[in-house]
Amino acid sequence: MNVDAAAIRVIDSHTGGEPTRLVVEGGPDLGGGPLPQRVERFRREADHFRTMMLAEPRGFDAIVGALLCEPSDPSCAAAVIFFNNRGYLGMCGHGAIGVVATLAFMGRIAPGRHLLETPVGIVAVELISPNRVAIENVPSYRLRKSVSVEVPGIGTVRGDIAWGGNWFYLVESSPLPVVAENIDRLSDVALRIRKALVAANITGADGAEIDHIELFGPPSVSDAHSRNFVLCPGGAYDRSPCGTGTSAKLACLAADGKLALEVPWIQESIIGSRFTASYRPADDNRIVPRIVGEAYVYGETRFIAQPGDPFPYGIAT
Ligand code: PYC
Repeated sequence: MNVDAAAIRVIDSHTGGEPTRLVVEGGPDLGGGPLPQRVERFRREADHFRTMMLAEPRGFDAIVGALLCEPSDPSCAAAVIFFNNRGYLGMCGHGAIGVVATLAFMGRIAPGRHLLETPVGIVAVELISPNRVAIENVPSYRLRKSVSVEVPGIGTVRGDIAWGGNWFYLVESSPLPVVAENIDRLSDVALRIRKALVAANITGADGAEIDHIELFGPPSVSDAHSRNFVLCPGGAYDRSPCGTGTSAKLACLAADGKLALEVPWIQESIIGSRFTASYRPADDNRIVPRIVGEAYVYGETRFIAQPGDPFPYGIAT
């Protein structure tokens, strides 16, 4: 699929420090139909657009891209396909908050409740104020409790496997303090754990790869409940508390009877940004997490593709 760089318009926001690049014009035309089919077409025919948006020199590894699409369900205000430096995401909590704040900034949605179509289901969103957004994520659940894995250089690690719109391994006891000074070491530990899960063939449902690793420690302030570190699929760490990761955490807390219905859980990120989360019950022992966070628009970009550019679609790594 050809890309006309001059036709592309993106708006950048961050949610708790984690960037979202919303493609509002000039993205690949993926046609209509169910969103998972459109993701496959994106992957097959326009993956160079993904790398153009996110790879260096135009992007960097922490940015999550969001392609705004026509919803296939007419009850939805918009549809969105999330992608990152490695591939495509089922859902993205910080990204959904960023998308809603950006649509508000553009004057495209009014305060109140709306529905957002994502490849893994419909997410209810609420624009509370121009920068404050709540999402009601897809039904989330714990698949397996206390799964152990041998991690080279670390030893036996135990953790839960849970779905929050993406697959997570939530480490029971972090091998090192979950503090910002340890970001590089935490990234290394989380990467080793992820590789060990793959090597041991430990997966999510239906053999799905567990591509997010989450570690926990005490919060830096006493009104929060926990601080997390989340390794994203492409090797970057989430600057936000990770909406899908917080959903997975709530599913585990609910399954263990450690968090009651609709009681707020304040999840801090590794850089100290925070989401306020709670849940209500759903069918099949699942929960519907509600995540409230803030996003701020910080830029609008137009792209240029000069003839002879040796990296028109970014640097492949
Ligand atoms: O907020 O769900 C999230 C997320 C996933 C990857 C990066 N952020």
